[in-house]
Amino acid sequence: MLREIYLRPLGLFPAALHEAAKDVWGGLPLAAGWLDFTALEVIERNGARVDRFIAGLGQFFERDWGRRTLNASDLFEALRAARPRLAGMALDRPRLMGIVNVTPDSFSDGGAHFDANMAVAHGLALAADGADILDIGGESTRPGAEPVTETEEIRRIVPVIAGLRARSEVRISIDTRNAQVMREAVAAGADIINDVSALMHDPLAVETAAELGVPVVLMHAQGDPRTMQTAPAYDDVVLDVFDFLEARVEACCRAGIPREHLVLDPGIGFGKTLEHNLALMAGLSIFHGLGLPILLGASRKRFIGTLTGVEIPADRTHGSVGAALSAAAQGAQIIRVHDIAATKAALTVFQACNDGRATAAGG
Ligand code: 8Y7
Repeated sequence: MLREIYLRPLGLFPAALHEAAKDVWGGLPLAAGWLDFTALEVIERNGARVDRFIAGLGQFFERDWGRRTLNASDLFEALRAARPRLAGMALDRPRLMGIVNVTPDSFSDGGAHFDANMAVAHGLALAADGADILDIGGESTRPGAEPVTETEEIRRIVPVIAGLRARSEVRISIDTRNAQVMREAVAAGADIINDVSALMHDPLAVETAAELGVPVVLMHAQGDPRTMQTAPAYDDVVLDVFDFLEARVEACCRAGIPREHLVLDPGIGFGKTLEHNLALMAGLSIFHGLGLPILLGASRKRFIGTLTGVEIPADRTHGSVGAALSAAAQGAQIIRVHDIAATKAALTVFQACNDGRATAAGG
């Protein structure tokens, strides 16, 4: 059945204030993390009609939501629930995923890390800069990219994962849509699967992920990388992506992947126009209603180039940092970026200024 109600947490402020206040009447911790929410956007969808209300928490509780009460209370509990640790990592502060491309055609660094030794060196440098996770990818998923064979993908990523594993404790995710690549990557030491097709590309992906027993990032994409930017269309992009992710969570849980192993990602740039991307960035906090950690990847993407007039992806660092701060300010638990040092410094300062103390985002 299609969802009729959605809750988007609003009025987000530093949870540090929560601790200092004598009484807190109007705010509750969001995902037991670094923000409180003080208001909600209540969104009702009925066919093509979408109605939006903004309510303070008091108003939200006082109003009679009628037959939708149950639906809304599930969402409300999901907004509040603490997120379990992911691959041993607490998610009560923003975490950074650093990107290590092992593709000759990667758009954002011109394939500079194609050589395995260079990729390992790059990954170690990102870890030293403060990456909590390294995302290793051997298949370019940039718009228009042609798929590579599984064998080639494995040949690219296994030595990089093994090389990093031998030299560092950093968590490693494997960016792949192929079940056999997932298997080889986990055998080589990967901790997390990151699938831009939300385990839908390879018919064996769901059962393979369940069997491997590692956490999985489920990302929304409309269409295949080759064709996805042709004419993306949604009824309401934020609500449609929410429904998609909710359905994928149910399917994965039914197939035996524990709920605590799932991370959700709206998939910025994957079958989305500028307007779609900005609607998702602005509405990001709605996805906390699914009760799982949110991952956001905006780094160096086209929409940042469009907004800032920067054509070359590698020159989009400043704009990318802006997107990362916006995601952190909406409670996204994991932010996937190329430029770890710049993002880390910006986040540390942003968080310290918000909280009025230096500890929260520090180490
Ligand atoms: C994303 C991603 C890419 C993203 C997740 C690029 C592999 C394109 N983007 N994975 N991968 N989220 N989870 O620009 O947004 O890095 S590839």
